Parts: sequence; C-alpha cells; structure tokens
Amino acid sequence: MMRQSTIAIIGAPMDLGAGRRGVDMGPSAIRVANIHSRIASLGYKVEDLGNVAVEQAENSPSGPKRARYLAQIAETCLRLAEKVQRAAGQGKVPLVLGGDHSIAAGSISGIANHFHRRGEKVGVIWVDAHADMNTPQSSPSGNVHGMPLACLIGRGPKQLTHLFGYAPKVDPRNVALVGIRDVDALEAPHVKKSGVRAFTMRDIDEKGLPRVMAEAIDIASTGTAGIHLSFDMDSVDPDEAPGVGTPVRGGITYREAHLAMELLSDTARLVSLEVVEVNPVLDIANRTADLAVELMMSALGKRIL
Ligand SMILES: [Mn+2]
Repeated sequence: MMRQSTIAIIGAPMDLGAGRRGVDMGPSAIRVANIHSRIASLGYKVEDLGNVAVEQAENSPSGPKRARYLAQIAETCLRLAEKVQRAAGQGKVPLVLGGDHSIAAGSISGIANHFHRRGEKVGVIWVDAHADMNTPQSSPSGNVHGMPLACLIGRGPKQLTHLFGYAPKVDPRNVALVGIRDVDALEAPHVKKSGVRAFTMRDIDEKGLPRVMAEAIDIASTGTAGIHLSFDMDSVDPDEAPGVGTPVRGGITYREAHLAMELLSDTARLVSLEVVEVNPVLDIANRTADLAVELMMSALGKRIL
C-alpha cells in the first residue's frame, strides 16, 4: 500500500471470546506502546477511530455453554464490521487492535463486505498458534475465539457466519493459516476438509519461512482484490510474546515474525490488518504489545535499511 494512505486504527477491547480475562486491555496496551506515532513515523497519515463498544462480562449472561457470550460477541462483531467497512469505503486502511480473536469475525466481515459490494473478494493470511476453526460442536472450551476462521468460511453459529446476511465471507481457497501447532482433536478434521491451506510449524521448520510465506501470499492473492492480515500474537514463541492468553511453546521466532511481515509488505497487497490476543495481565512490562507494534510497522513497510 502507498505511504500516502491513511491508517485507521480501531480498537476492539473484547475478552468475551477468551477463556482468560485481560485481552480487553490489549488495545490500550498497544496504544501505550505508541502505535500512533510509530506508524506515523513511516510516513502514513494515522487516524484513531477509537474503540467499538463491548458488553462487560460482569453485566452479561454467559449464554450458550458451547459458544459462551455468543450474542454479545456477535453484536460487537457487527459494530466492528461496519466501522471497518466504512473506513475501507473512505479509502483508508483499517488496522484493528484486539481483543480476543473472535473480533476477526467482525473485522474480516467488514473488509469482505466492502469488496463484496463491488463484486470482488478478499484473501486472508491468518498467523496463529491455533487454527481457530472450531465449531460449537467441536470446541472443548466453548470459547468463541477458537471459532472465527470457521465462521468466516461459513461454518458455525449463524449469528457470526451471516453478518450482513450472507456466508461465507471468504473463499477458503484464498485463506492461508501460518504457524499452527495446537489443534483440537475434533477441530483437525474441520481444518483438513475446509479447503483452507494450513502451514504448520513443521512446514515452517522444513521449508523455511520465506517459502511458506510465498505460498501463503499466492493463495491469498489469487483472484482477490487484496489481502487481510490477521495476526494472533500467540503465533510468536512465548519467550518473545509472553503476554498472550493461550501460549504454546515452539512458535515462530522474533525474526521469522518480522520477516513474514516484511515479505507481506513487499507484495503491496495488504488492504487491512489486525493484531489480537495481547494480554497485559500476563505480559512483562508491555513487551508483547511493543512487539505487536513492531510487527505492524514491518507489515506496513518499515525496513532495516
Ligand atoms: Mn487465534
């Protein structure tokens, strides 16, 4: 994308989809890490559109056991989707700050609907330790942050799959999962049958990150108007990103994470992005939020030289 672009920051301070509390403070921690001025230093115009409203867990019935807080999550996702769509319609690049990963059902529905109305579609690169392709039936926890990718390809509760009245929002053939290493037993067959291309940590170990990213970029670009990046901080090794709700050892390294973002930036095909699952309660001196900002800068074109 061009440096003349306006980056529209949108906070989604939601933790209703997560098992552990605290990711609702993620947008604040990322702002405290100076995301606004650091992105502006790359030459972009930056606008902060504030946060979307989120129901407070304390005031809310937790709802269905197999998809806890589903109604409240769907409401927030719709608000977020509308905000993302509006920003994209004004020619801005939405940058969404999570929040638990269930917000991606909103952000991606928003960018997908923006292109859908012009007869175009969007590809997705989903960087994560998990596949996030559970359904209420397969989920061991009932936490909706394990379900958004399934919802976006049309599988899951209608409240999330059918935002704006149709599904799927993305064609699974244009979706690449990168970095997965922890998939639930009943979720694995969903991933295999989905049509989504899943690059596991083993793929990264064997092929190397540059080859994996080249394939992922190809998948998300072919026949699409552009790429949405959904970056879960738990994809990075917990040694570098300790402040996440569901850490899994054996993640991508600090440099691999940056390289993935740099390669994505080289394509100039990013149309929107988000970084999720920063949990300040579990973090060490805001290190994970700081890394989140660094990685977004690399995705937006920061170069070493
Ligand atoms: Mn995730």
